[in-house]
Amino acid sequence: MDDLIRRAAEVTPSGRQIAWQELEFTAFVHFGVNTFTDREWGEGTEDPAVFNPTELDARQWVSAFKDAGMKGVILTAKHHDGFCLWPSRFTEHSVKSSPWRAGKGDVVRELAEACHDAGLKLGLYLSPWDRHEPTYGDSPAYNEHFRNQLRELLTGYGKLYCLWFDGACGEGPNGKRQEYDWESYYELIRELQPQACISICGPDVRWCGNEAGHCRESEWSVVPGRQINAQDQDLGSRERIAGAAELVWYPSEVDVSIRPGWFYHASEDGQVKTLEHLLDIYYGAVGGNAVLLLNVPPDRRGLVHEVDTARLKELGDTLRRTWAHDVTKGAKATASEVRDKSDRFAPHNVLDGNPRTYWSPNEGVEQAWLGLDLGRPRTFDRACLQECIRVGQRVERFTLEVWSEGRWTEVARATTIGYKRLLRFPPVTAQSVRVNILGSRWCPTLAKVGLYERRWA
Ligand code: FUL
Repeated sequence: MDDLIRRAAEVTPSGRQIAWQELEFTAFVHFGVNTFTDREWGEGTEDPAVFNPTELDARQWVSAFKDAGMKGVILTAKHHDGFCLWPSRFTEHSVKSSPWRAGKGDVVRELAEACHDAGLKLGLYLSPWDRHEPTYGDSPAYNEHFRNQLRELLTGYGKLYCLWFDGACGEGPNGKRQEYDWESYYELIRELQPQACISICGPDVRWCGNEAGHCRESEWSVVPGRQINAQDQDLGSRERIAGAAELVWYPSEVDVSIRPGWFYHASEDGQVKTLEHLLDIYYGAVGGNAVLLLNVPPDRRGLVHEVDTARLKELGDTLRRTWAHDVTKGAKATASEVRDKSDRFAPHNVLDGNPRTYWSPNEGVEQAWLGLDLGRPRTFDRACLQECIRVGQRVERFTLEVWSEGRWTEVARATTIGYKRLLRFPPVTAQSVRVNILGSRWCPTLAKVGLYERRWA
């Protein structure tokens, strides 16, 4: 068992997984013929002429996403209806057959350019299920068609941070079931965009298991293989991984829409999620060791609707204000012990803002504490903790405690930390604070501890 726990502790992410995780908060854009037919799933028989946004402006989308604090965007280049938002050479069912920009438009290109100029990363959703393409269901022919389309996207639009595949698979027109040749898709992506994560139906990022924006209380990035059921509550506890033949780094992404549907429907303008709801989702997901992929669907003008842009700005403003005053600035850090008594693992590493440097006790020590002397009594009601995931995910249980009236008092308690754990609690005033790690695997690490003072209502 001890050997297994050490093995679990030492599973680490790939470079592309780290880069993806550090984006934290990203936008999903569902846009296509469904926007104009008021549907969620198209049939594949839609007339391309229905696709005619009057004011499409990808820069307006990207600026709204930036306001919210998002660092990446994933666009539905092709949804299940098969309509392509770029002028694919392999089908007529695309923007080139639509009146938009007189058939000369390319939504993927406009978004790629807007992202590039604004410093946001671009990812693409390409639905394997295609209800329009005649070869669909004729497995080898459609696999070839899908790879051709993938190649266009992988080579024509600069660097992509992610290819996002969902698992929906229906019957082809010939009554046959399409067998996707996933391995050949992955090979092509690795060859042409080695830095891109392959998400959901792919080896790099897993689905959190729901579309409501919920994360598990303990979201482990180390799980027993990729063939897990995304809906299981426990994917990574000691009990769950016991006896596992394989342990892999397979982190969680929370995809949820700002509106009830994935596509824009005017009838849902009054149902854009509230600021409180979005904050709950944000704290749960970004603060629960997942990446948040929040869908914001453009309307028939080709713009993010005013209600949504206002909400995104409110959210971004709130988050920016929340993290503005970190009371650990200038604090003095101590710990129950320091690995090898080495400066490399010293407590002050949690205060330097560098995700690569960290504090750690000796190897084999699973319980340890890290203390902060804030210099004078300070008031705070938010905390941000991060492990150094570059060396693995270890923390299983911890409390945040303050020294008050001669003893340590618990302020908050949680299980895993992973890339990031955010905590909200009633304002507390104290000079001495400690993170008390009650359980971990092999030895815990902490790369960051931040405590935030609220100076606004
Ligand atoms: C699902 C699709 O069927 C939905 O339409 C949406 O795109 C969602 C994000 O993934 O599998």
